[in-house]
Amino acid sequence: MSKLTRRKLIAGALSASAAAVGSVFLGRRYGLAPPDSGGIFGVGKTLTYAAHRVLLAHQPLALEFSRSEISKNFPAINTILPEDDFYRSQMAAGFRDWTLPVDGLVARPSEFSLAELKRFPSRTQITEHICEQGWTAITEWAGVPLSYVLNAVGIRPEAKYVVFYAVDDWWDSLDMADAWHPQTLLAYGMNGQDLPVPHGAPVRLRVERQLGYKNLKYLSQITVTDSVKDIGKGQGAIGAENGYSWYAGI
Ligand SMILES: Nc1nc2c(c(=O)[nH]1)N[C@H]1C(S)=C(S)[C@@H](COP(=O)(O)O)O[C@H]1N2
Ligand SMILES: [Mo]
Repeated sequence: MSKLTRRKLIAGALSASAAAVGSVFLGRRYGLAPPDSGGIFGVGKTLTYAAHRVLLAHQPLALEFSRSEISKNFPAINTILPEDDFYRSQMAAGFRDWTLPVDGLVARPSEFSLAELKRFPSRTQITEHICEQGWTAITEWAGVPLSYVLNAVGIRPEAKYVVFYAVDDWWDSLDMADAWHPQTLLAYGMNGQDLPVPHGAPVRLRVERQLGYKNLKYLSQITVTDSVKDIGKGQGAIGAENGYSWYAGI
């Protein structure tokens, strides 16, 4: 390799990394940086997230399938029955006493029973779940679009994230684009039946434009916020604290 080429290469690499660092800066400035944009992988994460948010600004739908394409087997992954005593008593009672609090930056903090969630207009969608561990399954989900619940509680203009908590101490968050997306559901039905316990009963999140691990099961609380900095380690999700990307867009 001639000196000139090597010099050009080095200059190129330097300006590429300057551009990358600049992109994180710009991303943060324009609200296009994910909560886990720090560290060496932050540049790639910011580029991916910012590109998706610009390219998907018109909220395209994830592909939906026909009934005949529904998978015979849908693995129930990472499912230890939640140990929580309170959850177990709710389960024993058929989730009659279960409620989902929705609070934070909302005009009307509320608690919804399962029956109340089922009284909202529902949406049914047959979609493909893609797990980062390398399997997929096509399933029919039924639930209330999260947007209806957000409208019912009244989202304040400062809202930037919707944070979800689960009985097994998992937690995660979505930006408002995915929270308002028409296929983002609080799902209580799977293949025409009540959502089974191994799949996250009574209500789980379906977020069809992200990978499997974002689809939080066993929901226990929803909080609307303008920042996730003070939740856990400030990465926006328990997955992000363990090395998975907060934004898992597909
Ligand atoms: N609360 C909670 N939600 C969770 C998980 C979990 O362990 N706990 N696992 C995630 C992962 S990695 C996947 S692939 C899907 C699996 O959903 P399933 O059990 O219905 O197949 O749930 C996601 N949501
Ligand atoms: Mo997964």
